[in-house]
Amino acid sequence: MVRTFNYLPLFIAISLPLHVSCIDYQELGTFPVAFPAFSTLVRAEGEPLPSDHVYDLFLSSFTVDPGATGHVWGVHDVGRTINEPDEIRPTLISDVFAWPNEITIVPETVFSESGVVCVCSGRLPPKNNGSVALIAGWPGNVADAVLISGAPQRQLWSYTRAPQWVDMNGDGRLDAVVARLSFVFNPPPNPPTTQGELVWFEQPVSSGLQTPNWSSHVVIQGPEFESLAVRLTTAGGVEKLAFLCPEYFGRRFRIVWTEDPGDIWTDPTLIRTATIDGDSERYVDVQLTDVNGDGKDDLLVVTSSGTNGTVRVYEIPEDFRNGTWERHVIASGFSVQGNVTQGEGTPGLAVLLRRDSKKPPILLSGDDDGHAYLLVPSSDDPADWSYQKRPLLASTGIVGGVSAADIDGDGNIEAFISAYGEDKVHVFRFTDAENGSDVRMVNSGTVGLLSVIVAWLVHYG
Ligand SMILES: *[C@@H]1O[C@H](CO)[C@@H](O)[C@H](O)[C@H]1NC(C)=O
Ligand SMILES: *[C@@H]1O[C@H](CO)[C@@H](O)[C@H](O)[C@H]1NC(C)=O
Ligand SMILES: *[C@@H]1O[C@H](CO)[C@@H](O)[C@H](O)[C@H]1NC(C)=O
Ligand SMILES: *[C@@H]1O[C@H](CO)[C@@H](O)[C@H](O)[C@H]1NC(C)=O
Ligand SMILES: *[C@@H]1O[C@H](CO)[C@@H](O)[C@H](O)[C@H]1NC(C)=O
Ligand SMILES: *[C@@H]1O[C@H](CO)[C@@H](O)[C@H](O)[C@H]1NC(C)=O
Ligand SMILES: [Ca+2]
Ligand SMILES: [Ca+2]
Ligand SMILES: [Ca+2]
Repeated sequence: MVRTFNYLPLFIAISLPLHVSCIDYQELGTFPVAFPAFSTLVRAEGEPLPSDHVYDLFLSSFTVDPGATGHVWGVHDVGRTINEPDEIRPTLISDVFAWPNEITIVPETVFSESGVVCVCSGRLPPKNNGSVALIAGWPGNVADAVLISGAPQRQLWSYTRAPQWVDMNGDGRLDAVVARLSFVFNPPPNPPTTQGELVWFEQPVSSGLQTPNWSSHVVIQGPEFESLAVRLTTAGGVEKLAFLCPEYFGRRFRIVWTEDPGDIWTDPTLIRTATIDGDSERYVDVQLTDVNGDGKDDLLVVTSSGTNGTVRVYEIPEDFRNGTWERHVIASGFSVQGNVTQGEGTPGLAVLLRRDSKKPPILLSGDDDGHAYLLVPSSDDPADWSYQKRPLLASTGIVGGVSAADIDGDGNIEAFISAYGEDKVHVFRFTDAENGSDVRMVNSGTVGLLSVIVAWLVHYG
């Protein structure tokens, strides 16, 4: 049995006047999508190369009803109609997945082909297994989904965040590296037994786009939802490939690499890990980006909690294998109101609103707390890690994925915020407000994403 989620039926009427000195915004509108979850903006590829400002938007949607299937939606060149969001008509890419999660486009270099949609999907018991799937042909007539995640096996897996495309065995073909979660239900009130692992699916010698069931190779146990491929320096100045591994259930944050000098991952005895932070928080999101505007990349990280979720930045040490990762908590105190049940948490996913070399504001999904936030830097000084937390959107349910880019080339960033509990996607535009202006939080109905997954795990049965 699945207990459905209890969304707050009330419209939350909050309207806080905000004075934000460096950024202003307006809600351009909304468009309807049932249960919108992850949202992704991808710069369009192809021949001839479209202009810099052609972006495709991808959305996943699912319900926790085991009889239902989810949907994968795409909007080609979403900038064209961005000023009239109610004109946006998403195209159905697939409805074969029970629980589609993050949707991306496979880089053109992987198959020498543009427009290959990659769908990660979760397991919705009792009927299916999660998968990593490829769908060629976007934005035209798309092909059937090819499930590349490994051959049938006893253990069933859920895939949440997009794979990273890396040649793991040095054969010249890029392989799909992805975190996955397995869970086994226990008699209540015990939580499910969970296991995460980082795995890579080996691209076959030929016809990768048509071939299902790529061979699988486990790198390490631990990461459940996401893993990010990065190239970082060591003390000798040598760059090495590594994967950043946040762990939600494992409550730690690690990095994994291979001692092989050519970054070939086939010898398990050469694989090493180091702990970036072991403070027992539930790690849900990591990005590599220059957060403070000093020209050096940092890690932007979110930890989820029912009582004190955080957004933090880690500075990357000179040698990632043995150095200390300096932590700056830039926002904390995120909490879920009322009766916090096991599995609820906030915040969710973060995205930088970067336009120029200045220190960018951060758009943040509150997930289960039903809000979206702006984190506005207090100054442009790279040594100043203080941010003001501004509520941007108050929703009646979970606020899901957020994505942002200048999708129409007008110099301003536009953002999509999935309001899972409202069956709507909100569209915002962020502009400079040099002289300051009063802006008001938009009231709406939004809620959280990984928490949907986790809450569902806990509620199931
Ligand atoms: C999913 O798992 C079940 C049970 O192990 C198995 O019978 C089935 O073939 C699997 N389906 C897919 C698509 O892998
Ligand atoms: C791939 O696995 C699925 C089940 O997961 C199975 O039905 C199918 O026959 C397999 N295909 C190949 C080519 O091995
Ligand atoms: C929440 O977390 C922050 C950062 O870790 C910490 O400084 C603060 O004391 C915590 N607040 C509570 C109420 O525990
Ligand atoms: C890290 O390892 C390198 C190479 O072994 C060494 O040169 C460096 O001093 C070490 N750094 C720390 C902080 O231990
Ligand atoms: C709060 O949660 C507890 C345990 O799940 C439940 O017994 C109680 O009825 C809930 N209270 C309210 C007001 O929902
Ligand atoms: C800010 O104020 C200056 C001087 O009053 C004016 O020239 C400028 O256009 C204003 N900028 C905006 C964005 O309103
Ligand atoms: Ca390979
Ligand atoms: Ca930096
Ligand atoms: Ca724009």
